[in-house]
Amino acid sequence: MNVTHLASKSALLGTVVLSLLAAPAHAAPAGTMPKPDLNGLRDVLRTALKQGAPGAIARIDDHGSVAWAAAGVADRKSGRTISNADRFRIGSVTKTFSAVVLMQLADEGRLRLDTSVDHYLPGLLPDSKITVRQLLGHRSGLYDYSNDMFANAVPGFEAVRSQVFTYRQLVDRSLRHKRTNAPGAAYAYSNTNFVVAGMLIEKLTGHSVKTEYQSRIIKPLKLRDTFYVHPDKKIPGRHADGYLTPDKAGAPLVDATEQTASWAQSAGAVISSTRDLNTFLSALLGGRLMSPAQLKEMERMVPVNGSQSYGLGLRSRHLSCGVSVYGHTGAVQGYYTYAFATKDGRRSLSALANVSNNGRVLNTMLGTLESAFCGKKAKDVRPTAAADERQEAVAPRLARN
Ligand code: REY
Repeated sequence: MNVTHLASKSALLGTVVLSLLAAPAHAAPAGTMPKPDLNGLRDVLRTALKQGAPGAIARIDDHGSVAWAAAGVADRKSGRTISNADRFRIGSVTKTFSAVVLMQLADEGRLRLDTSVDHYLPGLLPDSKITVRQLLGHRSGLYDYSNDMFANAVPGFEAVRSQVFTYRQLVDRSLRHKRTNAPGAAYAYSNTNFVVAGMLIEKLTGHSVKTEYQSRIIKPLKLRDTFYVHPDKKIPGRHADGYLTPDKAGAPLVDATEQTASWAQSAGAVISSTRDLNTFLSALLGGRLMSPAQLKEMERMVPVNGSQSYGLGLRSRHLSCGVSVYGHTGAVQGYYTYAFATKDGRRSLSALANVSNNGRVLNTMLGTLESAFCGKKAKDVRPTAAADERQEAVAPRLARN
């Protein structure tokens, strides 16, 4: 056993850091919600490690107080301990960023949700009935091109990790397939919807999505860890490396940190941190990113399954204690993210495991929501709550393994 391996092993097994900063005196009380269960949160992260995650982190912002937990390593080579200061790829939480930009454009009178996409992007889609609202709610019926792209996890990833796609190429990949449903007829999660959302942003503003994320979200909220570097492959600054689990049981993890994420772009290529994601969701749900009327549209939820529903680029989960939380999940190679907040935005939780293609870890990390929003009692019911949600956490069909 070499030194590197020893170092990473000791960090993996030995380091579970849990810190809690006292609430500042002016912070409002957390109301009637159960207090977060920080021991439970730490247990969830430890379980994720046992199930194959090199590292896992979670941060709770609650009425001005901050708590966080971290377990394991950011980098298996050096064995460096992971922390909430590490940046990571947030996958589909990007969809919420894209939706915010479009909702702001709606506020500015430059976009109408119930207008056909064809009106703004003539000829792009084969069906002129698909509306902007259907895109953002995953009800367009456009096939998710990433389903066949990643049918085999590692070869699929290696084939695209250095590629740079145009939006149109991604849409074309989708249109090679039959649509999943007639416009508006059903919910079917699809990255294609948010690639078209990126095209809309660029068409309506004349700027790249990078510029729009920057000027409308990153700068006003002072998000210091949030970047859109596409097509650059590196994560700027201190970050967690991400590890992709091969489909073949027992095969070694693949370091997936560096990739263009061009297959995802406006559907999944943003980089951020737990602090910034909590700031973002608090601002969004607290009504600081768009008008109340537009936020209401974004939060108008359509049921997906027993405990989940989807609004416009925004998920909602109904937790075991009766609390509903709003946010998004993310899965890009090497990274599983959960980012959710209460309806008023005053308590938020963001969590990351730096592994992907591992359904057990994905399911386990759902427990961070129960610990953060439901407190101690949640433990008894956690397995039931998680079980029926697992397949929908990321693009359906892809999370299965
Ligand atoms: C991409 C494949 C999943 C992940 C996806 N992610 O659509 C979007 C999201 C951006 O919802 C990959 N899975 C993995 C496979 C399955 O390769 N064969 O787990 O790394 O965040």
